[in-house]
Amino acid sequence: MLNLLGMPADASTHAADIDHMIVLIHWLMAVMFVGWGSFFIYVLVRFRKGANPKADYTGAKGKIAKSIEIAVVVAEVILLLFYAIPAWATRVAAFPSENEAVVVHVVAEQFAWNIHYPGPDGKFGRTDIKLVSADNPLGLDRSDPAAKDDVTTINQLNLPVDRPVLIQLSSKDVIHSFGLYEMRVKQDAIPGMTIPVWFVPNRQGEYEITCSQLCGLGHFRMRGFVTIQSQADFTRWFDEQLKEQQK
Ligand SMILES: [Cu+2]
Repeated sequence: MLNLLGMPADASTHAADIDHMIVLIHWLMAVMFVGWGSFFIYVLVRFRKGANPKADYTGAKGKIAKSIEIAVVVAEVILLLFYAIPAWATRVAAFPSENEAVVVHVVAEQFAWNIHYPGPDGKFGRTDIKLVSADNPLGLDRSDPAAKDDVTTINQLNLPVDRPVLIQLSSKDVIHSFGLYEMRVKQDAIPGMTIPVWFVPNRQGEYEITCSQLCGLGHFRMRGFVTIQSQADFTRWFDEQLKEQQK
């Protein structure tokens, strides 16, 4: 069924649960589509003008129809109570603590993803809109002590495997959407708001960040890359970036 739906590979711990829910919803929709479709064709034939020259104002009264309606409601309640609401509780209402997670700021702009790591001190350096320039798209204040070990990248998000990632997502201009298909993550980035998103990547590899909201003429080229690597490789990469940016 998953391959039938054309789902991308799973690369986060919650991906399988999301897929399971999507599959169940599609089964319900498939059954309803076939059911309603067949009923529609039956009605077209059964109540055609030729067979019913005079309209019947009372309409059809069937017990089966009511039972089917109740069955659909029950199926939807099961999906809500046992899948959708629990998924919301773990994905959207609860977040990993900042101590155990890798915390990253992601700031969307037309048409790029700005990534900001706090560095070993765990503190994000001050940013200021007055400092924003072509070389400093985040407006990071390098004179702030907390910014000394910060690393910023454009369109390249590196993360260690098997550790919770907490992304604080925002936007500089219009509404974008942060889409990581393999992680089953998608969240709108809205100017003036900082929205947390979290996941645990569990498969090393190269993936894409896709902007999933039509955000302007360059929307089609607004994509970034995600590299999920071992903790050692991640630390090495981070140190290289840091050296590069302190030059
Ligand atoms: Cu965009």
